[in-house]
Amino acid sequence: MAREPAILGGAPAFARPLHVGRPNVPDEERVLALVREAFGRRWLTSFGPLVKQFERDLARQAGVKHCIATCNASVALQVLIRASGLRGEVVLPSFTFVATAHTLLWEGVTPVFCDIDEATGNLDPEHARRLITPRTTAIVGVHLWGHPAPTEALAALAAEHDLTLLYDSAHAIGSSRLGRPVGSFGDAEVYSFHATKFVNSFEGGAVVTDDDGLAERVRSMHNYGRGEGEHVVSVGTNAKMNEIAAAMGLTSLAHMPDLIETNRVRYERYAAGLAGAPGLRLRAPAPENRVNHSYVVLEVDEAAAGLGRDAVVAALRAENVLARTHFHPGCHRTAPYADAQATHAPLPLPHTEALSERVVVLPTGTGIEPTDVDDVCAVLRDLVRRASAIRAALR
Ligand code: T4K
Repeated sequence: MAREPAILGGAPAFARPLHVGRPNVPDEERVLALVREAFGRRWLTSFGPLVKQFERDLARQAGVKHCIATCNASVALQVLIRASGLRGEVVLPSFTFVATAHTLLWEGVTPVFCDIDEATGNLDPEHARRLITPRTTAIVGVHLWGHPAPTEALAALAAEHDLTLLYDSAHAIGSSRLGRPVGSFGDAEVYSFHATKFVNSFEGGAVVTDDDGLAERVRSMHNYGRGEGEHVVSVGTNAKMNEIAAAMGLTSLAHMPDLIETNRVRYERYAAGLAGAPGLRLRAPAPENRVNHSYVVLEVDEAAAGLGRDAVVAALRAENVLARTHFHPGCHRTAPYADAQATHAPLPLPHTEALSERVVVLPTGTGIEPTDVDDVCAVLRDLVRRASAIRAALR
């Protein structure tokens, strides 16, 4: 007999919760061995050997000269914004995690929210062009969900207007565009290694860049503004990564190819399991991009599915599938940016608003088995089949 969806009173399809952002821990023993070495050395933070090795490995992976590891990506962005001398206005997508905007505002820069190309979810360079004013000093692109932004068009736009070009690459280590790795674009990029990222260091981040002067300023500012020999040369903060985080980051990075393969297998399984399901479409990478598949993003077309995105999320959560709606409703409709007095928020961003109403982020990574993916797909197909009953239950 067919099971009743949990939202209609049945038992949840999953006994345990399936999280989006369940941390990958590819080799716990290796992490613990590195941590023990750090204890043995009595060198726990401040440029220890593990942090230095992590920085070398990250720079090599991105194909750039410099990497500065940090305590998280938010503070890395703040330091980078200051080290790049940004002021006035900066154009960025609204469709991102609020940290991208917050770090600008925190540094006294006005975030100017740009619309996206709905096909990619990334910043629309033509809309960005229309937002540039004499006060604009930079563009901050985001490689949303690990899908590289239109780097060539953004580089041309930045060059034309003499703007700094930075990337928030929190989601995108391991992805590439036209064969070139994320980490090597713009003036600098910032990774996040928060535990929910597929390569993680518990908490952590990094700035990667080929610019010698910028790297020197970031390195100094993330260490209280000190230069050689502890001589203070500028204002600074403490954004350093510690050795325990680096032990986790190094181990995680060494396993990045396996983790991408794990993600890819689950993505393909979702794609096969949902093929032909009315109103449910898995977002695919653009042909010029290779992606890390760290986020599996489903788009719900309410007219075809018979259910809206929020109903799908509510029904999935009842089944213990803890789907997320990253990044609804867009920064421009979130406090404090929704306040027209505070920033350039009142601009309508129709593509951001439309896409943010349709997307569901599904669980993936080592936290779930491929067979779980099959079961999530079966649940989703069943929800769509029973759309009218579910709509009535949610009314
Ligand atoms: N730019 C972009 C585009 C970003 O997405 C982010 C962060 C940043 C910048 C800033 O990076 P960081 O400063 O964080 O390095 C999360 C993360 O905290 C954040 O890193 C991430 N993006 C954002 C999209 O999501 P929360 O508050 O939703 O996550 P949290 O910690 O509540 O975890 C979500 C779920 O993951 C939990 O409900 C269960 C699971 N989980 C989480 C953790 C930490 C676990 O199972 N185990 C765990 O240890 O913000």
